[in-house]
Amino acid sequence: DEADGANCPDSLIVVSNRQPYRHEYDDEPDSERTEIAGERSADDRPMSVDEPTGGLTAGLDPVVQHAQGTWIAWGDGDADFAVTDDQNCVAVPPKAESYTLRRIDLSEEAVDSYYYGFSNQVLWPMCHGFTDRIAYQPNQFDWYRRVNERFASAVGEHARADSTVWVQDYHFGLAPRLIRDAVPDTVTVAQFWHIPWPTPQTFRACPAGGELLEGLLGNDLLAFHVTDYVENFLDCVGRYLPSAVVDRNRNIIHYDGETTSVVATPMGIDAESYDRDARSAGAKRRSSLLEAYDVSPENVVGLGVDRLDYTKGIPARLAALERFFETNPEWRGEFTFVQKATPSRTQIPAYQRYGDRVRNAVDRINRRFETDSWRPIVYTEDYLESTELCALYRRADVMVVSPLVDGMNLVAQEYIAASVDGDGALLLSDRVGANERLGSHALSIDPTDVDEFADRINEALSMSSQDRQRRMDVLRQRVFENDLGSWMNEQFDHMRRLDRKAALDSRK
Ligand code: GDG
Repeated sequence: DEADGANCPDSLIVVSNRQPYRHEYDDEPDSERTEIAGERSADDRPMSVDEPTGGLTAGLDPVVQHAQGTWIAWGDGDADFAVTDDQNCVAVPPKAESYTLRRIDLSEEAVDSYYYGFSNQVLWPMCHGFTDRIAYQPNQFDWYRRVNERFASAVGEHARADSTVWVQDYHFGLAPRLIRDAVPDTVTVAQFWHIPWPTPQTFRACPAGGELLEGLLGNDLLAFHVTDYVENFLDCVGRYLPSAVVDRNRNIIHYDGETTSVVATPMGIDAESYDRDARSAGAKRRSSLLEAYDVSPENVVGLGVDRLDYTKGIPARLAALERFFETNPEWRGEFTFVQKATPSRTQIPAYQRYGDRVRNAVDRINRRFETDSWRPIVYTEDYLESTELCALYRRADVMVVSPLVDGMNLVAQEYIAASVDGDGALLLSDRVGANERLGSHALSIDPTDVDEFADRINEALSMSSQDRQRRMDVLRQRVFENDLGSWMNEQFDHMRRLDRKAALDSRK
């Protein structure tokens, strides 16, 4: 396995909002995660441990195990602090303890302000260019700073002279500089920013923007998915931090005595595991999954898989489907579109309204075209196990990935890795990070151009099997060659190259 962290730093500290393991009392189980039963808390109430399923957390876990490192994250499970020591640490994984999970205990008010507030109602919309959706409250930024400080001081408690700290995502825009101040000079600090970085024009709308840039320049390494975001970041620093020196040739910034390297490293997925899960989904499994949604086995199937988020462009996609059925009546009764939507951040009113809007549009389009034996759109918010999701990917003839903006988009890659029969077609928005690597062999779309989008659906459905195979061969090659393991290796190579301890030692 490439993702075993063979080239990972000797002393690795990961910082992320989400934790890799969560302890829950059994009286309040969480159905969405795999559970290891049979644990007991100190007060002898039965507990379970939720394990990471998929994505970065699952990919990083074996690496931190290998490095016997430390992972610092928000302890959001109700039994989390019943199992930690007096430093809020617990050894994980539960049955094969190999690294330290340090949990940060956040009050409800802290979570409301730092997570639902500044992170998700300021930084998320701002970075995606939805400046009209920014809902800024100054006290929420104070909480954001306070939470970043708490994570940074926890890092300070765990860091050794040779540590490398790897910070994840936009929840920690201020932490890098605070970490820099809390650790020895020899510690390397790196961060991966999983969402886009906007243009200076958009960034102008960011409250506390200057402080944010200063915070991020506490990193030795700052990585984004694609070069556009790197360029935008350098532009923002050049424009809003006049005392910073930006070296555009080497993508390096000098600020306040520190040097930050800014790089583009597009994230990949654990392609092998999606391939494996898809292969294990036999024909029977695939058809019974669709049967459960009342889809006829003869139907041609389209698929969308997204979090219910306004960046994902689901209403525009539904509008394109409506136009498609309007202008291509021969496909009525023959083509069914399955939309799997995962509710998220539902405490935020904008997300509730977005969900309503999506559900209403689905109902309206279904009422318009449905017959006794066929529904054009099957909509579900069910959480699917990875094996079920892969069965669905494998069965889908056409996958539609049409966000209005998306840092990378892993779903497109997952579809490709799970297309083990090699004959699916991918419609891909030209506004997602994944477009850089996959756009040339997908059917590229402007997600807001309803007519063109509808034509593209028709084109995907009418494409010859050879054409689909030819495109999918190339797409699969790219996804397998640039998987999660190689992405992590790339990060670690950059970190090694920038290793502060080695640099300082060599100067002695
Ligand atoms: C952010 C950035 C960037 C969804 N429903 C189920 C399920 N999922 C999984 C998918 C996929 C993940 O959720 C969604 O990842 P995306 O990359 O598509 O989007 P975001 O959540 O917005 O992620 C994005 C990413 O970070 C990584 O840097 O690509 O641009 O916005 O893995 O499979 N998984 C299962 N059942 C479900 O029902 N098992």
